[in-house]
Amino acid sequence: MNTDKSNVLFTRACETIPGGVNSPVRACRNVHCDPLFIASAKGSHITTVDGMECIDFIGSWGPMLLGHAHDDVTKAIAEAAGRGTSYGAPCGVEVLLAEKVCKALPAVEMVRMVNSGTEATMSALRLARAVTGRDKMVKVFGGYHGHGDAFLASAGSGLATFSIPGTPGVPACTVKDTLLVPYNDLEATRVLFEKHGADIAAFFIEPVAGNMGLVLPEEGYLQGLRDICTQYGALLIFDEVITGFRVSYNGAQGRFGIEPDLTTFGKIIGGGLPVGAYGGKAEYMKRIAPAGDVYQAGTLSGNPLAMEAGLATLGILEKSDYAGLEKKVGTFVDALAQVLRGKGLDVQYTHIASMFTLFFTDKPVRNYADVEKASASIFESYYKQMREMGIFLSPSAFETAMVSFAHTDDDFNRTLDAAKKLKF
Ligand code: HOZ
Repeated sequence: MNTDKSNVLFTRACETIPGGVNSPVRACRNVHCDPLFIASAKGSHITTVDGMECIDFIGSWGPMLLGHAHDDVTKAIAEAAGRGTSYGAPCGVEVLLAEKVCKALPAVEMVRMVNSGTEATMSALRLARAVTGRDKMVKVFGGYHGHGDAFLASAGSGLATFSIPGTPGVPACTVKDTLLVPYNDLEATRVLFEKHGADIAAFFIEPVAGNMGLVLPEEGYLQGLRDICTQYGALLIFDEVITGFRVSYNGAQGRFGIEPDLTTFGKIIGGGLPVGAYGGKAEYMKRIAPAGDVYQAGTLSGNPLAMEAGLATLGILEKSDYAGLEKKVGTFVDALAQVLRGKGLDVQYTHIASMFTLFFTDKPVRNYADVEKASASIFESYYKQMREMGIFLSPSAFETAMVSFAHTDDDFNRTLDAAKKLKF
């Protein structure tokens, strides 16, 4: 694969942008290569500045469930841009998107738009602390909720990728109130709440973990968390930044039938533009300023371009065949795992809806400790060889592959053909 232009851009980028990238994981450092720079994307394909067209399994880390540059979404953005890109005053489409989100997820009675998933989780934590009058929060080892200070203890995604346990610049007093338990471990959660329950404001959880690779909740786990939080008066907060409108149109909460107190969103609800949101029970959301006393604000929040992109995206998704896509992805990932096992590799995979992760290990994966045991060196070889053949995967073993409605049988077959040529 020719990467000359990407290499030139990356060298230049490193002069003016830390690490040459605007978000760490995409730098490809832990797989020991340099990033590809992208010129354009359409449907399930992404084209590098050197003209290599790749099948994309990153999907911008989640937003592109319809595929890139969907005609209806780009039309909505272009028309909105012609009417002005930011007003700093309310506009009608904010109301339409809020109504659509609340209708899709009944536990979300009110919603506040922000600009990223990180902003959403930070704001939801502040609200939970205000509502309960308590300071502590619980998250799982390897759970990632953006880069807000309080969440940066044993976080997944980029921190797991680069083995960063925490980060300088976060005061110890900020993470001292962050308590950790293993994912899928109700017993450990009960023990923790027995000790600290009276001080815990919230349990933050990605109902389907998507930032330590994809790890699925075991039967009864989410209901168990719901029951524990109710018992101790803590808020259950579902981080649906990845799962919202992806594991079903009604999110993970709709799919598993669990009502969280608050929910955070990002990615898909912005249709590929920068958006986050948090919402939940009206009695809690009415504490947000100016309705209430909990301050949170943003110049570009409810931005008309992003709202139009989100509204167009959800409008298409509500009529989309999620079950059909899930079936196709399941068949594909199973075949992919078979090909790799045929090469003598230990491979486990997880799959739900349009997400999957391959783990190079012989043991089933149910939490972060299991994920960490998977082979990083085999992953690196797999990633590099697949990229060379035009298959664009997340450059980290701690991420989730994202498939879109635009992926075709030909994409899946070409990916399987590429996998058949791998050498380990
Ligand atoms: N949550 C995304 C990865 N799991 C964010 C992508 C990024 O950090 O760039």
